[in-house]
Amino acid sequence: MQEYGLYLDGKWVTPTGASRFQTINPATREPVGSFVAGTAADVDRAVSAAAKAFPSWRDTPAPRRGEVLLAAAVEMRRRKEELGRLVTTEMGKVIGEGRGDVQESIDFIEYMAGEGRRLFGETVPSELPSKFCLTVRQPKGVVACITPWNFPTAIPNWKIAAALICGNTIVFKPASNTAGCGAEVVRVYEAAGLPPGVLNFVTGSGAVVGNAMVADPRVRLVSFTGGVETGRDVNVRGAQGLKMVHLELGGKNPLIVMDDADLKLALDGVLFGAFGTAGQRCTATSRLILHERVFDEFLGMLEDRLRTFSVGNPIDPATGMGPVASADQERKILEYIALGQKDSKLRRGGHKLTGGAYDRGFFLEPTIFETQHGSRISKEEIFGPVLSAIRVGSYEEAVRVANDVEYGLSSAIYTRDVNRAFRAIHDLEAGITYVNAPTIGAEVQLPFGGIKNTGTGGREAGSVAVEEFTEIKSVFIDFSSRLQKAQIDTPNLP
Ligand code: UN1
Repeated sequence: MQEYGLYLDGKWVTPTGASRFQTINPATREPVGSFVAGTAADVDRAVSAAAKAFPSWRDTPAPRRGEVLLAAAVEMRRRKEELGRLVTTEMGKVIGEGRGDVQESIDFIEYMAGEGRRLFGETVPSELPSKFCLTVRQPKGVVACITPWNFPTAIPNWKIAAALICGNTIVFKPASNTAGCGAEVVRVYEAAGLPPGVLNFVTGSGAVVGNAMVADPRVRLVSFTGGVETGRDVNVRGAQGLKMVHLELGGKNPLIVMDDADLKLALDGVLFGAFGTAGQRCTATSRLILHERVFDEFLGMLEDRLRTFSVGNPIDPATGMGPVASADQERKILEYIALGQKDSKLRRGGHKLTGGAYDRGFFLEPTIFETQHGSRISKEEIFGPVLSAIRVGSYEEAVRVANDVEYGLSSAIYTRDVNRAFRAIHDLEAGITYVNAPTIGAEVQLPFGGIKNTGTGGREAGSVAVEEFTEIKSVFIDFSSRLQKAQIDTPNLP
């Protein structure tokens, strides 16, 4: 088992007397890595190192910062297989998706490296003669990145690569159950030649490490992806320090299948959207909104396909779905399944898998409920392989149901009617809409984020990723050699 320290000011260190925690493989419960349970004092050292490194990283030309990012992308690509296996081993997603997690990291780091030669501002006309107006982007300073376990390399990289290209320095805290993936992301940047102090890494609990990061007055921005309750708490704590808080939280993503849809295509989409990553994506398809004319036929097709869908060790390329990520996850999902059994019809699954190798891990059956819109399973984020199927009588009803939840991250519609597809793009309340594709699988060159309780309105990824990590400065250059007064020296036009 690999032992990791904290990464502070360019060095891996283990503070004296530190207590440690372990990560485990959720398929086997075997230990994966051992980590320092960080303290507030460790966070203080990390923030101090980041604050000290800031001026010189800020003053490194952005294209040079981009070169470090490109080197990180090359390193990540070189280690893709090894890191993909680590993602699968520590988090439990199937190996194809483990590699995909790393690929998403590579894609985004490369994309952000190019941003080093853009970071566009604006030039804007002045109301006065001989005066030039423009905007420039400047880094915010020390930023805190707090990341979840479900994309244990990709989401850290969405934050780290964007923060770095903009010239910020970072304190990074990964989810505790995927701390090894977080540590290896840091080693990638270390190998790429990132100067000491620019990226610091502190493992430990949200209550101790996370809260100390949010409380530190030198941290200007907190970028957090995770659950809605923790997000609310981070936002409230950040508000005390008048900090900028970027949140990417939950989803209860609808996939609508209309009566004119290509049902075979929709079937593949639902299987991937609902049971890919064992349903543990914020973008997972958790509500299947089916037109009544295809309801029975489509659910029948889905049940048939699930009969041959394999749940097992995610490192085996033949496995369709791995375990859920932790004992906590398993408990929470089983609670929702019990809740669903009270008011909804269980169509398939609903149990923990037991016997043989299953006994060692957190394996659940892919589960489908037939439910009514309004039941708790139809409205609350479960974050597991549990799909709620809801019958609707029209497009209008489908949209009403789709929109009537607290979240608004991803959404999808399957239809062959082009007019209806465009109407859905307009009507669905979500940050992302797919037409004839499932709710998961966003590409990094487009903005990612949601509306309503999914977050505070910002977006990650895409060219707008730099918005989160920069301040805009407005610049006025007066070359008239006299005092010109805006709003006062305005000629009175007839
Ligand atoms: C998440 O679940 O938090 O769009 C991120 C997707 C992935 C990212 C998901 N590219 O499903």
